[in-house]
Formats: sequence, C-alpha cells, structure tokens
Amino acid sequence: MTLEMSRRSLLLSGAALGVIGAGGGMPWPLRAAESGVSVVLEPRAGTANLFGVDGAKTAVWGYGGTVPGPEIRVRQGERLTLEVVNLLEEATSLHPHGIRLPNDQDGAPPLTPGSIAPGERHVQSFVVPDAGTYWYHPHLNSAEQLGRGLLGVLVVEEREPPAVDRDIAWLLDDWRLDKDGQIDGAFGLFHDLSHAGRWGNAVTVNGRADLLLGVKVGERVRLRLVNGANARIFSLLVNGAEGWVMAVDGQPLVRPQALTAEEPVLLGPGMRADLFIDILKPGRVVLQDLSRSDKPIQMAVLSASGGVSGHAGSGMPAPLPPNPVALPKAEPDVRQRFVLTGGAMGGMAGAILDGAYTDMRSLAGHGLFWAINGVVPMTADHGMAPDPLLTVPRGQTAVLELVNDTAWPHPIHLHGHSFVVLSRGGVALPEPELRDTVLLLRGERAEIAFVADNPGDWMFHCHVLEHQVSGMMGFIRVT
Ligand SMILES: [Cu+2]
Repeated sequence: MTLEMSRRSLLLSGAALGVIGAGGGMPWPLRAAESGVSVVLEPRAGTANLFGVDGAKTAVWGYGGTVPGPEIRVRQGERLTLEVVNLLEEATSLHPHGIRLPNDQDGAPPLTPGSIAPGERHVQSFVVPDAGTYWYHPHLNSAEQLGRGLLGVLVVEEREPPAVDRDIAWLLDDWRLDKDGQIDGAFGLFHDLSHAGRWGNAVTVNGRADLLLGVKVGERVRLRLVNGANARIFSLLVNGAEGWVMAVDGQPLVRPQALTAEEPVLLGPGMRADLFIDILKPGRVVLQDLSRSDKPIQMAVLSASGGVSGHAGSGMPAPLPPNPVALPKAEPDVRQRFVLTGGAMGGMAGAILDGAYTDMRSLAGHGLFWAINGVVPMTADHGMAPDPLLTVPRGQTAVLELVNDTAWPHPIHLHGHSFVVLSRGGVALPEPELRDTVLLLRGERAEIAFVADNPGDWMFHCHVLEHQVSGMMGFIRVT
C-alpha cells in the first residue's frame, strides 16, 4: 500500500464517518483496494429522521439503511470498485449516473448486466475519466427504489484541487409522505405516470428537512447540488451570498455564470450543478426552492460566523479544468430528430407498441403513456423494445434534435456519454455546454451533439422516473 492509497482510503472513511454522524446508521464497510477506492454498498430497509431526531421515524430503503447513501469520493483517473450486497427483498441494480464507463459496468438491466437478486453480491469496477459531481442509484424498479431512498452522491475530485475552502455535496430529494411521516406506498399511479410524475410533499437535503451547516466568513464554498427526486424540478436561489455556477452535470462551464436573484438555477431530476459560494459576512445563506411558485421552500442553510482568511472575495473564479470529453464536429455524421409525444393533455391518439399500432386507451391499459417518434420503445410488459432508437458507428458525431411535443417537462438523459447542448428553442447557445441530461420544458426543443466514442447499448430516457417506466425509455447503440 502506498502513502497515496492510504490517504485516499482515510479520506473516504472520514467522509463516511460524517455520514454516520448525520444518519446514525451502521458503519460503512469501506476498505482500501489495490488502487483507487473500493466501497461496499448494502441496499436494505432502514429508518430516517427526515425531520430531525424529534420528528417521525420514516421507514426507508437506503444504502446501508440510511438516506442518502454514503458520499463516495474518488480522484479523477482512479479506479472505483463498487460491491453491492443486496439486502432488499427484490432485485436491484447500481447505476453510476453520468460516469463515462464501459458499457457492461453501467448497471442498467436488462440492457446491460447487473441485475442483483436478493441476497446476491455484485461487483462493478471502472476508471473514472472525468472530474465532477455524479451520483448513484438503482436502474431497476427505479421509481419505487429511488422514491424510498436508494441514492447517493459520487464525487470525482480534480487532480489539482480548485481554490476553495470547503467542499460540500448536497443531495436534494422529494418525498411523498402520509400524515404519519411514512412513505406513501402507492407507486406507479396512472396519474403520476401520465402527468408530471410523482411529486412529493416534503423536500430534504442530505436526508434532512432542516439541514443547517456552519461555515466561516471568508470561505469560498464549493456546493455540489444533485437532484435525486423522482420528478420535482428544483428551481433554486441562493440568498445571502455571491456565487457562480461552475459546472453542470459534472462538466465545467467554459465561463462561470454568476448567480442572480432573478434567474433561478433549474435542476431537473438527475441533473447536477456545482456552485462556488463566497461567504462575505456573518449570517445565513439560504438555499431556496421556487419549484412551486405559490410555496417557496427553504431547502438548507449555511450559517456563517467567525472569520478566516480564505478565498472569498477574490472575484470571479477561474473555470474548472475541462474534462477529456471529445467535442463533436461542426458537421455531424448522423442527424436524428426525436419527437416526444403522449401523456395527459398531449393529444396522442396512439403509438406503435410491439410492432402494432395501439390506441391510447389500450396503451394506458398497459401502463404506457409516452412515445418517441410514434413508437413506444418498450414492450407491453415494460421490457426494452429489441431495436435501438438510433445506431451510431463508433467515433462518429451525432446530432439529436429533441422536440417535446407534450404538456409536461422531460429531463432527457443519455448514458455513457456527455453531450453538448447546441441550441434551445432554435437559438444557439453562446458557449458549448456539456451535460448528460437536458431539461425540455413543455413544448421546448433542443439540439444536442455527441461523439459516439463509447461502444455499447446505452439507455436514453426521461429521468422523471414515472415517465421512464411508462414508455419514455429507449436505447442508442454505438457500434
Ligand atoms: Cu418525462
């Protein structure tokens, strides 16, 4: 074991101990690997104090029995080994969201291996090519498994740490609870499938509705925000401090974007934003959600006191170093239009299902409500349709024109790649923006481009988990 390795394993243990302190769960069984970081994750039933120690104890499913799961930290270029021991009473899988990894490590069955039966142990291992903020969650019975608390943050640290004084990951989640503070067990309601998905009635940050964290005046804080909700699109403001959006979906912006009081940061399910926040005076810095304009919610608080000679007040930060993502050519090799249809108030009369035209009423009878280019890319029993939505030869540049012809927003996620958002609503973006999930609001369209440099069959789906399960999930093949 080298010094570097033991430092890494110590760091990870330290981070995990912090989680134990907050969650009160069992110690995470972490250990050093031959190189990089190795983590054991045990999906299991547990309880959570979403409303503090005096609040209701909510029965959850969590990694290690707590929510969120342990914060995993690994350095760019290192190997991450994830060993899952399934202590649930149903099959699960582990999907490292946003990581450009080998196809067979993606954990998205039935498209890729990694369905883990109850009691079974499964190992996934891969090198992380990109620094940034990612997360992990099941990709099987996703709406229920995430809705019950199976999710955690995966941080890939830069090789050279950026000039910040504190680095915090905040996992935002949304829970539908009954009057006793227990999770509403009615998953897959047709109303949720066909409308905006399962929005909850309680939001948490790192599993707490009342999160408050002490910081020091003078600090520049890196705040990694992850939207782990099934369906809620967070609309976020930071009140009480100056700050910048530094990265989206793990990928650095070419130019940091100053946070303003007028323009909330929109974070659809699955999406992330890395913020730098300058703590310039004592008092409270509040993360506020305006996703329901009639009811602004205080998500979490940084409480600033004391003083330290940190990086705050040094002006607009330098951009984070770019990741080694191949940028698409100006002239694409492949161009494809995907029109998303269906859902309530969408006017879709029917779509092709299992090769035959099926009217909307019959689709609904199968719990299917959505189509892409007039085809439900799933089977009547909710498996994957056999054919890819698109095949792209390896190394070629593909441009996808995504058209949301429905009455609902859809955060569209591609596995195994980061793509450039070229335009929104026909207007070119001033600077290339790399993402793995693009939010299409009602009626909106966007063009995205990517270099198909990662061979395999890759999930391409809406990250509103109720839409994902009811038809808005297909795959793209890179040969
Ligand atoms: Cu959707």
